[in-house]
Amino acid sequence: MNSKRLGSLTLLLVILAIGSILFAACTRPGTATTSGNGGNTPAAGTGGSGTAVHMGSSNFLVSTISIPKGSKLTIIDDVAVPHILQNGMYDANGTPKPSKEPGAPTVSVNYAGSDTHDIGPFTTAGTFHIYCTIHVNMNLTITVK
Ligand SMILES: [Cu+2]
Repeated sequence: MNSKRLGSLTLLLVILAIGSILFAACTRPGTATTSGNGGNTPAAGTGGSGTAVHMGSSNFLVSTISIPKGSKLTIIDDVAVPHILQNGMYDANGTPKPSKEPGAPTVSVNYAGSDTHDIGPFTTAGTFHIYCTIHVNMNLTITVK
């Protein structure tokens, strides 16, 4: 009698557990897409020339951006801090690795602080890296499709 009741209680708990796992699994892909490229809101008021990435005092506010082939990328310095952007990236140890991927436009832009520049156009599909020579680990990955 008692063990039967315990058994049905256990069954109920198992059903509830599976239910919440399924629920979590269903909601996860949705949140992943919104926090992915959905977070890269195009800049308002920059002339509508395409996609924009903002910079803080020592970082890009997003680490990856996807842009259409043939377009430029607008990079906006939100703060009064200089940045120097070039082709390349910091590796996992924070060591700068200057390099220009085949098909990448040459990027060499000095930001004085609180200014905006376009880089590109990116005429070749692929994955390209730019980094700030001043701030360690300030990397941006640009995917061109
Ligand atoms: Cu910088």
